[in-house]
Formats: sequence, C-alpha cells, structure tokens
Amino acid sequence: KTRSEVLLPLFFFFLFFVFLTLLSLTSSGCSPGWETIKLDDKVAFQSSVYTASGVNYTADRALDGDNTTGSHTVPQPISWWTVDLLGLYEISCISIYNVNQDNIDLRGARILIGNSSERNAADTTECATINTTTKGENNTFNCENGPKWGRYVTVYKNTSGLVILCEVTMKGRKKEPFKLIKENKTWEDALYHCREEHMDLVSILDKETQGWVGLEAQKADTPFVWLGLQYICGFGFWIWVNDQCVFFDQWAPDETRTAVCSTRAAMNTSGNHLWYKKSVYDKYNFICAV
Ligand SMILES: [Ca+2]
Repeated sequence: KTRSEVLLPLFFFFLFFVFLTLLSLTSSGCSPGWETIKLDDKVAFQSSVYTASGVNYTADRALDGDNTTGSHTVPQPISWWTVDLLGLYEISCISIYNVNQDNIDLRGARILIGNSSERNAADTTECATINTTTKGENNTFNCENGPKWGRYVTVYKNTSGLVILCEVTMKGRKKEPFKLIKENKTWEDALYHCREEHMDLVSILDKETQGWVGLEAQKADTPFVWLGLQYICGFGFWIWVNDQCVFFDQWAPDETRTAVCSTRAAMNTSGNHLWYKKSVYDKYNFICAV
C-alpha cells in the first residue's frame, strides 16, 4: 500500500471525530449565529403575582438582567408567564436561569411562541417542552424542528404548581414586515413612495396585521397614518391597494362605509388604532409593507 492509501482513511476518521465533538458541544447551548434579543425594554405579564415581605414578584423581574431577582406566581392549576416582544421575532432558543430552591420545578412546562397573547390561540406553536427542573443553573432550550416566529413567548405550566423565573434570555432575530415612514405626504404620494422604496402601502387583511401596524403607528408624528385602503366612488366600495376586498375591518364606530370621492382610510395613531375616512389631499405619515 502507498502512504496516502493508509493516511486517507485515518484523515476521514479524524474529521468524523471532530464533527461528532462539535455536534455534542452545540446541542447543549443555543445554535450559533443568533443575536441575543434585548429584553429589558419588553413587557412581561403572568397568571398571578406572589407577594411576600412587601415584595411583589412581578413578571418583569425575569427580564431585569439580575439573576438574584425573580418572577413568581402563586400555585394554581394553570400558571404562565408571557413576554410581549413588541415586534415580530424569529426565535431560535430560550434560556432560563433559576436559583437552587426547593419549590422550583418547571418540568413539563411548555415554551410557546405565537402572535396572540392568548396561550391557546390557533397560531401558537410549541418551541420546546422543559425537561429539567431549571434549578441552580442556566438551561437552554432550542426550539424543536427549527426557529419559530412570533411576538409573544410564554412559559406555560398546566401541571399545577407555580412558575418561578429568575432570569430569561433568548436568541433570535427581528423581522420587520411593516415600516413607518415619518414623512407627511398625500395618500397618492405615500403610495408612490412605498411602491418605489419598498413593496406597497400596507393592506390589513386580518387582526394580526392590524396589531403589527398599530404598533408601528404608535411611533408616528401625525395623529393618523395612511393605510392602503381606497374608496372606489363610482361603485361605492372599499378596496385594498393589493386588490383584496375588505373582510376584516376596524372602522371607528361613527364612520359609515359610504364616502365621497377622493376618500381614503387612515389609522388613528393612538388609542385602539381605529380606521377613519380622510381626504386624499391630507398629509400624514404612512406605513409601507416591506
Ligand atoms: Ca431577574
């Protein structure tokens, strides 16, 4: 045998060994390449709040960057903790740190990710089931079958007991499907701007999109933002700029469906983000689909 005939199989065996070692290293932590999501400016809430010695163990204590403070519910048949990420994220993994304390046992709790704060909503998917007590160390849970999309991350425990979380961290990346443009333009100029720079003026076809657009609208300088909803006055109906009919709507209670020509729809930037009829010549900030 030549020298290379002997060495080549050895070399491949070595590569295989390195591969196995790397695999075992990565499976214990979060998959590489994901950013840590900033959580101390997000909003957390939970099923109940435990109070002792004048301290309220509120949900936000799991996000304050301090391992010595924790959120704590009271024992109930179902306990949960939820963070609203105030945006759409692709989430790869969640890590939970807890101190070593007798009443902490999260085994069987599920980590849920979705776009509704209702934990049993149809669009909620499971990231992982917690299989350790999470006591006395930082435990990382990678989302099974790949990263999950969502705005709300929930630790959901329906096997009586309580949910204690000293510190929660997660990795992923933000996705921004809508963009507020802080320029005051007429409806048509807004439409041209969106179509040139992005995809289109936004169309809202469901409650979920209404929620996203409402979040973006809160940052506007003007009391209303333009939506891609136009009135076809010759035929007397409303239609989205992506040619979709209006099945979901959020009109303000006193707004009638009929309008004069040159009317378009704008969203109120405060309150419940209801829709109002506005003259096509009014100038507002606007929201593009990107
Ligand atoms: Ca904490």
